[in-house]
Amino acid sequence: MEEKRWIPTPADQFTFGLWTVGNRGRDPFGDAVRESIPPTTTVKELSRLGAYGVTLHDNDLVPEDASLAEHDRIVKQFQAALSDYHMAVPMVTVNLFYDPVFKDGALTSSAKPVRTYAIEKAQRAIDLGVQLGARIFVLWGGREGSETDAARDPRQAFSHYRDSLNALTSYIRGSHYDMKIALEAKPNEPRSDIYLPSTGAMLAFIQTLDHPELVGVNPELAHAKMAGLNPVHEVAQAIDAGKLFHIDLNDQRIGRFDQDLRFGSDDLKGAFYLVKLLEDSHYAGPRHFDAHPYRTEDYAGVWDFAAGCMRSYLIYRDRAQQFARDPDIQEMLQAIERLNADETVIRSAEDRKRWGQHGYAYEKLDQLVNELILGVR
Ligand code: GCO
Ligand code: MN
Ligand code: MN
Repeated sequence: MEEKRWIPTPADQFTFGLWTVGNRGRDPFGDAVRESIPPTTTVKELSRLGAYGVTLHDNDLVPEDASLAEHDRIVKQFQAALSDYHMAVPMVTVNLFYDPVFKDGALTSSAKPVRTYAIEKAQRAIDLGVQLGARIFVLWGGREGSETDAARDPRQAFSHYRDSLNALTSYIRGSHYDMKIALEAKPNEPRSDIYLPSTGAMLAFIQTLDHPELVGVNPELAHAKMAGLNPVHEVAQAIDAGKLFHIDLNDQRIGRFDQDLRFGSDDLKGAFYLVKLLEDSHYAGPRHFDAHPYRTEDYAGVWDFAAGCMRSYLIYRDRAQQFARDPDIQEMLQAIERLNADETVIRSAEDRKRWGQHGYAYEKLDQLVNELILGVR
C-alpha cells in the first residue's frame, strides 16, 4: 500500500547528470570498471525509472573537437531520445577542468588566452543548453584554485573570476537568453584549495558582480560536508538569500575525499532535514542527483543506484510529512513555541536564572524524530 508513494514520477522532478550514472568507476588508484553508457541509453533507462530529466556537461554529449556537422547530428539524435522518452534537460554545465589546458585554472587563470578560451567554451555550452531547453547553467570551478599561493595573489583570481562571470552574464543578456547561472562551491579536490570554497563565500561574491540577479548557487551536499559544514544550513542560507537556483543531492562522510555517494545512503538524519527543508520551503526546482554508483557495480547496480536515490528522496519526503502530523512531535514543538513566545523582558538575576535553568526537552524531541526516521513510529 504505502510502497506506492515511493515510486518516482516526472512530477517529482528528479534529474541526473549524464556523468553520474555514466561514471566509469575510475579513481586515482584504479582504472575504469564499466564501459561508457551512450547518452540516449541513459535517457531511456532513467525515463523508465521515473526520472524527469537529465543534465550534462558540454563534452558529456559532444566531444570537444567535433565538427559542426557531427555536433548537429549528435544533438539531433539526443533531442529525438528526449522527445521519445519525455525527458527534459533543465540544466547544463561546462567542463572547465578535464582538459590539461585548464591545469592552472580556467575563468581565474592568470593567462589571458586560457581565460578567453574558457569563457568561449562556457558560452558555447550556454548555447547548447538553450538549444536543449535548459534555464540553469551550473558553474563548478574545479580548477579555479591553487597548490601554492606563491603563484598568484588570490585577489587577482577573484578579479578574473568576476570579469569572467560578468562576460558570461553579458553574453546571456546580449543573446536574450532565459538562462541563469548557478555557482557550485567545493573546498578542495582536485586542487589543494579551490577559490570561493563554500556556498556562503559564493553568496557574498555574487553581490560584487554586474548582474547579481542572474547568478545564484548550486550547493552540493557532499561539498559542504567536505568542508565540515552542515549542508542543511548552507542550503537554508541560499534559500534565505533567494539564491537557491539548483541543488546537487548526494551523500558524503565528513573528513573524506569527494565520495559522491547515493543520496540518503550514509547520513540518514542529514538527508531527512534537507528534504524537509526543500519541501517546507516549496523549492520548485529539479532534485538533481550528482553522485556515482559504487565502483563495485555492473550496469544492474548503476540503475539500482539511480532508483535508490529517487526512492530515498520520496521516503524522506514521506517522513517529513509524517513529522508535520505526528501528535507527540507537534505537541512538543508547540510547547517550545509557547515558551519562546513569552514576552517578559529579562531584567533581573531571577529572570536570567529562570531562562538559564529551564529545559528545552530537545533530547526527547530528537529521539522522537530519530524513531520517526527509523520507521518505528
Ligand atoms: C564534482 C562536482 C561535479 C559538478 C559538475 C558540474 O565534485 O565533481 O560536483 O560533479 O557538479 O561537474 O559542473
Ligand atoms: Mn562532487
Ligand atoms: Mn556537483
